[in-house]
Amino acid sequence: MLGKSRARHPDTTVILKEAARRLDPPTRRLFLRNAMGLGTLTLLGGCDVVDGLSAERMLGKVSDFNDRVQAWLFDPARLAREYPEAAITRPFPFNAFYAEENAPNVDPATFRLDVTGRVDDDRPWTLDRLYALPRFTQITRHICIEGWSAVGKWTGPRFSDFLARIGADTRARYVTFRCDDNYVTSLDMASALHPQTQLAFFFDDEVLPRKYGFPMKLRVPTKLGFKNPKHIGEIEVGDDFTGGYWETYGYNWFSGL
Ligand SMILES: Nc1nc2c(c(=O)[nH]1)N[C@H]1C(S)=C(S)[C@@H](COP(=O)(O)O)O[C@H]1N2
Ligand SMILES: [Mo]
Repeated sequence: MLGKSRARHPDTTVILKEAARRLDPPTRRLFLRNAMGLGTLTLLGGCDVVDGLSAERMLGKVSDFNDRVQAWLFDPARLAREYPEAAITRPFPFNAFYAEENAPNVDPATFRLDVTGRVDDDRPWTLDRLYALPRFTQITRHICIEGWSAVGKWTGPRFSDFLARIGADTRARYVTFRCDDNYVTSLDMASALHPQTQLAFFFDDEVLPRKYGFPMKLRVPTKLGFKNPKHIGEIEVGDDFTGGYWETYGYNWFSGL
């Protein structure tokens, strides 16, 4: 099949390979088996794939398609594995797009969490009010796309309970997290409502340290590490796709595990 495409358009093979690379393994296998003809490219892109700009647009569509397939495959009832205390990684690694000493220094006394978009109650939250929410503890593995993983213990309210408290419209498509270091990421609503998705205020039985996201981090054990925002300052519920910091550099938006 590749030979046939090459014969028709010299650049098509390269573009198809790049498209396949941007898909995740199960989808990629299907794509390679069924979808390597030029017909599929026209279907995906509706554009001439030989011209570079159109190819980029087509590849963007492949990534969107990938997100949709993953969202469809995502089983909200499937739980990430939990670990015993003995499995906890100490010291737990730090990671951010800057060095540890540049992590934001948030003043707990003046801190306010903003809630915006499709919520009934958009009053900002003080830390005292956040700390008063019912909480649970889970020991799970954090997997970073950069090639390391570590087991940690986080404590805080179930994020679905928090969404209920603010009267979030859970028919909205996305929840976006804006952080004090200008980091951004967003989740599909099903992942936001997953029972293990947690607004973590404590790490290893201590108040969440500055380097790990004081005052709070969203712990999403069903997603890669970069979908776990630290230093959250605003939570927005809405239908507009907002993407995220690493997503802009080409990391797959869904990034489910
Ligand atoms: N606000 C903010 N959140 C962030 C990041 C960041 O740079 N800023 N990096 C992400 C990435 S890529 C990883 S792997 C984890 C690292 O979390 P840790 O420092 O607690 O290990 O935070 C995620 N959340
Ligand atoms: Mo990461």
